[in-house]
Amino acid sequence: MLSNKVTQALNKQIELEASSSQYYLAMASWAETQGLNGVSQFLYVHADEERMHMIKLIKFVNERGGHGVVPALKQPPVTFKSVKAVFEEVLKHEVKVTNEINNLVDITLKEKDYTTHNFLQWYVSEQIEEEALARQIVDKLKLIGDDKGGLYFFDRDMTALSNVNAKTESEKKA
Ligand code: OFO
Repeated sequence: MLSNKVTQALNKQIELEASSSQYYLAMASWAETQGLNGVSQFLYVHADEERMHMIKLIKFVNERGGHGVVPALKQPPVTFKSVKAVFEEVLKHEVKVTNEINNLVDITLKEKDYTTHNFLQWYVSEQIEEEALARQIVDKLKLIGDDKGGLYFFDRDMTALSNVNAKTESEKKA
């Protein structure tokens, strides 16, 4: 059985995962309108992953006798300054999510809820991967700078990366 405090904290995380999904979906849609098909495909996959993170939390809360609440969300931005700005935002956002997961882990320890603590370890590992990937992408974009040719090849590489990512995620779900 979850305590009220843990239930509330998990529902807050559900909201954050849902808003991450919407945020990345908005970035994907913008990238698609810019002809950046690789970037948009990568971000569509990323948005789906965040939705999966949200659903995993909802199901966990419900299984443990709580109620996973589907949140109302604010509209994310419609346009973005550049591809680099998009991925800098992704990195910033992932760092924020990592901090929130760490806070959540801290709450479960204080509440002596070791089951939820154990469940959250999956999110702790996931955040390490997601932050590292976002950081790698930002570094690549810094190297490319204003080179349009470089951006063309970057976009092509992102298609390959999103295929790898989609495969890994479906393996995680299996
Ligand atoms: Fe849900 O992992 Fe990123 O934010």
